[in-house]
Amino acid sequence: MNKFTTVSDIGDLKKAVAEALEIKKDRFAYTDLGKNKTLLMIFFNSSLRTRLSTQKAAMNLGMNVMVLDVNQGAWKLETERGVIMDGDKAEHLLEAIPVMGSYCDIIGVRSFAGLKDKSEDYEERVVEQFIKYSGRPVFSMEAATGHPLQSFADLITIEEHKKTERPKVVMTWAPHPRALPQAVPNSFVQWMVAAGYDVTVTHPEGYELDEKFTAGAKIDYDQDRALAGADFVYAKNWSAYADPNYGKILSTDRSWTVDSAKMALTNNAFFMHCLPVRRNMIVTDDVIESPQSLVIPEAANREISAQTVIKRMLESLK
Ligand code: AN0
Ligand code: CP
Repeated sequence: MNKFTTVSDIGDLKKAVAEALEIKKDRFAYTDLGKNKTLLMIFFNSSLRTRLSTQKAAMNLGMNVMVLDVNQGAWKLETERGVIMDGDKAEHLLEAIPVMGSYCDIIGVRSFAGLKDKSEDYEERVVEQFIKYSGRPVFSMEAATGHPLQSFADLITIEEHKKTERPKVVMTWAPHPRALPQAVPNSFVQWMVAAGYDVTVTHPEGYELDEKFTAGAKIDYDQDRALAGADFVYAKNWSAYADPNYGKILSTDRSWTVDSAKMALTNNAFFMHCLPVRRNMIVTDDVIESPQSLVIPEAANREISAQTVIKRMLESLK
């Protein structure tokens, strides 16, 4: 595997989950695979889980790991070609990328949507430049439009907990005080549809996602109706995708917060969220602390999804 930015890069999902569960049984079975190989993780944005789980995954495979926080200690990077660089940015991405590539074997990149220029975000300009100019396999650690390592971990978690072959999976929008990207919800719906689940997305009007990601899912503006009979409830905030409101907050309606009355509408559903989560905005204390909450095992599976992806990349280096 030479790139991992979207669901199709991982191929057959059943095989990928089976491989992930094998790794989970013995995560040190491949400690020789990464010997003398270096992973470079590049963060343009903050992270707790991705940073730690991906580093742990690489260490499980015997790799060396370097982490660069671009906004803390590196030169400020210009990302647009053709700009006269007379401002505060000292270096261009077009030099920085091949230089970074020369020090490592595999690159992970986190670069969130700016939420200002929709075409810049949806063309994935930053990650695509890494793919084009680094000369290394590149995987997304959440890019502008997707967070595939998260969705892969979510899929593993659902496969471990589902009680029926084709569970009803409901992704609900929930309120948040700051504008967030569509990356997590885009990927989640795309992966859950690809897995063959019965997928419903519920959100207030105006929060429609790019149909490229939601194709195959039902859309319902009535949250209570959507939640009826759900086996898994996945809460997430996102900002508007549709023009002319791209990147904007259209609602902070707290009646969308997932609470125990909403969970009572479901088929005793499990509660999921990628974290970090704002309690009592997205989900109430009692729901996230309930026995049905999977947020911690879900986060723990990030190590497994990352290890599966990095393992496949190491195997194709040979
Ligand atoms: C980010 C987002 O919503 O994309 C990262 C989630 C993994 N969340 C925040 O910025 C709070
Ligand atoms: N879920 C997730 O990607 O978390 P971090 O932003 O902390 O990495």
